[in-house]
Amino acid sequence: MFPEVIERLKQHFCVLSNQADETWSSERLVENLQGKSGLFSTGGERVDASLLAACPDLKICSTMAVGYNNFDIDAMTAAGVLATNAPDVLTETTADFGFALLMATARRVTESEHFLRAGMWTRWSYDLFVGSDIHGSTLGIIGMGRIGQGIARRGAFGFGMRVLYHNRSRLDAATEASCKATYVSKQELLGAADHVVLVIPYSDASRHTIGAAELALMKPTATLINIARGGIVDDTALALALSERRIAAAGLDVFEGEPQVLPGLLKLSNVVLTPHIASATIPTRLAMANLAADNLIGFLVKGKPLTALNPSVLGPR
Ligand code: 8YV
Repeated sequence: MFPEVIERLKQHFCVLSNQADETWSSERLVENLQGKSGLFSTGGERVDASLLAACPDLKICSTMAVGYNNFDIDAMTAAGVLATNAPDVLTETTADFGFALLMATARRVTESEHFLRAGMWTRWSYDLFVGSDIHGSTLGIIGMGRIGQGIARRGAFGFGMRVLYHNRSRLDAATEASCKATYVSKQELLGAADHVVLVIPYSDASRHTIGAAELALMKPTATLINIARGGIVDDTALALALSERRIAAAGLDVFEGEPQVLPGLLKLSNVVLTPHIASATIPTRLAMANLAADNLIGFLVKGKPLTALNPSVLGPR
């Protein structure tokens, strides 16, 4: 963690930090949480009923991520423990990365670089690493929250793309107009899009939103980008579809069971793989960490968190 964020926390709390970046087992996490009022999570720690039962002093768990699928919110609410996340501050940086991954995938940037570095480039030819166009193509966005809207704006206004989106609920007309996006069913989007970008939160319900059946609806020339969460895509089905060229290419920043990556994906040349770095710029990561710290200070010192996920627990515990 940024030392300055630890220092900020130390102005208010007695802090036990894991600056050695050791992997804490769940037993060690429980042990280290004894007598602690707050948890500052960098995203991976599972907070569920069994952890809460074993850590009776805990009052707040603050994650420095917008996604909070590591928190069992119902269990936290039942235990009277506040959950907070870190939205907004990462929106534009993450949308930038979604576009970077889309462009790298569609224009075969990493694949062609590996070819060059391996000394395989002996002559230029007209069809060397031909990819698919971004400008003027159809962009399909599944999950039209803040990050999805950021990607839509980049596509519509930066690259003249036709933007289709699918979301649990349709956006209001003004928001749709602000990103020039048209609401369609998931099936229609998958059939029409040249590039599909996934930006939905992970839950049991969104697991395998893209599996074999959905991949079969996509164009053989299409690309699929996942910057949401591992598990939104069935990675095994995707690896098969990519190896059979049933879709052209994929760009993945998140994986089922990460940091492990399905060996079938690692073998393929038509997939761009990055290690969950969509929000990784120093200003953004610092803003995320400071927001997570602000939530801890806001709640434990002033009684007012900034971005509560289960505000119903904000009464006396
Ligand atoms: C985080 C993310 O960097 O915010 C999220 O939901 O996936 C990333 O921006 C990661 O979760 C670690 O906190």
